[in-house]
Amino acid sequence: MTMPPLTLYLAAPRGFCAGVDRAIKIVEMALQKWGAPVYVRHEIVHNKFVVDALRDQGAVFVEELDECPDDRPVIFSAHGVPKAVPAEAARREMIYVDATCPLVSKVHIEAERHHENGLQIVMIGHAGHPETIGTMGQLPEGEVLLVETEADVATLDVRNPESLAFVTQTTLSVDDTKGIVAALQARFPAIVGPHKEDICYATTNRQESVKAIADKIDAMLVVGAPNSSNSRRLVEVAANNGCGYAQLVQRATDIDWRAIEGIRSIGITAGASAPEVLVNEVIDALRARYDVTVELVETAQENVEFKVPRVLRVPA
Ligand code: 0CG
Ligand code: SF4
Repeated sequence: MTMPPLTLYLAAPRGFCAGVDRAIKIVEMALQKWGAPVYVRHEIVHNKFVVDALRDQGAVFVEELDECPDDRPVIFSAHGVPKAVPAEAARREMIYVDATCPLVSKVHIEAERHHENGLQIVMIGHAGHPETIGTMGQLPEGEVLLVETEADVATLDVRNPESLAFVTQTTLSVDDTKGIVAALQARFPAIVGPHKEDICYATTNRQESVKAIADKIDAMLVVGAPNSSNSRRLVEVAANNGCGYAQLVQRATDIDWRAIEGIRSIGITAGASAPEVLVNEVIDALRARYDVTVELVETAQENVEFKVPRVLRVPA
C-alpha cells in the first residue's frame, strides 16, 4: 500500500536550551559526587521523560524543602526559587545546589536592583508558575505586583506611579508581552525596565522558527509538557500565525491521528525542556503512516552554554 505524501517542516532551534542542559547536568553530576539519593525541589525542568530518567538514577523529586532530610543534598530547579528557600536550606545546614537558569537569576538581580533604588516592581508573568513565584519571592511581599494580561494593567494599584519598574518571566509570548509592556508604558510613562522584556534567547528563537512555518502547514505538533510555559506558548504562536491545528504532545502516543487526517504538511518543534528523542519518536510515528519529506527551517543558530556551579566542578 502506498503511503500519502507529507512534507514535514522541522523547526530549528527547538528543544533543549542552555539552561535546561545545565540543570540536567547538575542533577547528574550531583548524583555522581554525592551518590543517591539527591533531592530535587520541583521538576528540574518541566518534562516527565527527563524527570523519570533522573529518578531512575536516584534523584528524589519533591515540591517543598520540608520534604527533604537535612543530611542529603538538594537541588533547586531551573525555574528559580524564592529567597526564603536557600535561606532555609542554609539554616538547616544542608548541602544545596542552585540549578536556576542564569537568565532567570539575571531577572532576580534586576528586580533586586530596582528595589534598592526604591522602585516598586511590576512582574509580567503567569500566576502560580514556579518562575513567577521565585522572582516575586526575591523581594518582600507587596514589592512585586503581578500582571498577566493587558487588562490587568488597567486595574493595577501601585504605590507611586513615578517609582515603578517592570520585569518579566523568561518564557512568555514575545507578541503578547509587547502589548502588556506598551500598556504599562502608556499608563505609567515613568516606568523603567529592560530594553524590551526579559524573555530569553531560547524562548524568542523557538517562537521565531514556529512563525516561519506556521502559515505553510496544515498542522503543528509541539513536543512538550502541559506544565511547560515555553512549550505552551509555541502552540499559541502557531495558532496565532495561521496554523489551523496546533497541538501539544508529550510523545508520539499523544498524537490525535483523527484530528490530522488528510494533512499534506506538518510542522514539528519542541519546547526548551523536551528531549530530542521524543521529537524523533514523533517523526518516526509520522513516517509509519506517511511518505515523509523533511524540510529543516532554521531561523537562528544557538551557541549558548552555561557552566555548572563550582561545587560540582571540584572533586569530592
Ligand atoms: O517553560 P517553563 O518555564 O515552564 O519551563 P521548562 O522546564 O519547560 O523549560 C525551560 C526551563 C526551565
Ligand atoms: Fe534559561 Fe530560557 Fe532555558 Fe528558561 S527557557 S532555562 S530562561 S535558557
